[in-house]
Amino acid sequence: MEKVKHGLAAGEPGRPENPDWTIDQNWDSYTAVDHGVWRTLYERQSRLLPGRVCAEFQRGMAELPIGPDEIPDFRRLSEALGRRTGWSVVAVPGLVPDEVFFDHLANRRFPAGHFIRRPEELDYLEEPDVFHDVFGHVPLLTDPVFADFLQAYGLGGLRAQSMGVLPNLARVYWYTVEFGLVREGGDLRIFGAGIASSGGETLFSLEDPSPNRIAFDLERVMRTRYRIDDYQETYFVIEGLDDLLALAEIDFAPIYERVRGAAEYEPGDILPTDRVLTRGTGAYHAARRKVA
Ligand code: HBI
Ligand code: FE
Repeated sequence: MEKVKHGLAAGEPGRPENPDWTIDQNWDSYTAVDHGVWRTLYERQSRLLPGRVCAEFQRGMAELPIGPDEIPDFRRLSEALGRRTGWSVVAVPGLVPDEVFFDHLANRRFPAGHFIRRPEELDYLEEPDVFHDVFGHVPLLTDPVFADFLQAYGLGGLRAQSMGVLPNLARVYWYTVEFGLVREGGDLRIFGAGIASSGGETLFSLEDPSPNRIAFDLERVMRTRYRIDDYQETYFVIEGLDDLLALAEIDFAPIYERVRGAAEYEPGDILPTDRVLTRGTGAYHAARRKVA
């Protein structure tokens, strides 16, 4: 759960010199506390993910120099990743403007936040840090299908922005790359980085009776708002990572025409046309609304 602030305005502190917003990871400047936070999060997720995360993620994690002892060095990570799919990991200060983000993806560079959350905010953060970005996103970039899909998303993002339909495309990203579930055999597995990097949401997304789990449908997802401040009310499920390859090949232009101006759905809505895998009780968010 992070997101949404779309980068800093020019002149605000933190804006880097480089037009592509990249900075040096400055690996030597991480403190023992920083590496300790990494270890805590790494160990928690490594206990939770086997049997819950998709096979491609597990395999990618095993192949990369990502371990419990220290925050990964982006240079070593990029070498290993580059040999497999041609992707690299570059350091950025946090969220970057959309067009900068898309341009990196379109060129098979994954922009990763170089900072790590503080020990007192282990479970919640607003901007993607190195744990979310590297532990959550990078393992799947070893998968050729996912690697091509994310590049296509970058290219599609630049196009969507010029057509004024970026919010619709951003929902596809949200409900797949960040919070996607995938069917594996008869079971549901996690592939979204926002889930895979969150202990609470790993369990909530798969095992809690509260959220809906609905078969992924592109136009439906493009019209569905999402929550940025809490667990999702609905998770969308693809049949396999190959579905993403098909997504990358679809011509979105006619779909954008239909979706533009069409009614939008709330995060918890269930439609008569949905293929519902689990109808959630909604109990979790109902309780939160009462408190608010
Ligand atoms: N910047 N570093 C970073 N990470 C993101 O995930 C990100 C971003 N900028 C914009 C953005 N995501 C989204 O708004 C787009 O996917 C639409
Ligand atoms: Fe992310």
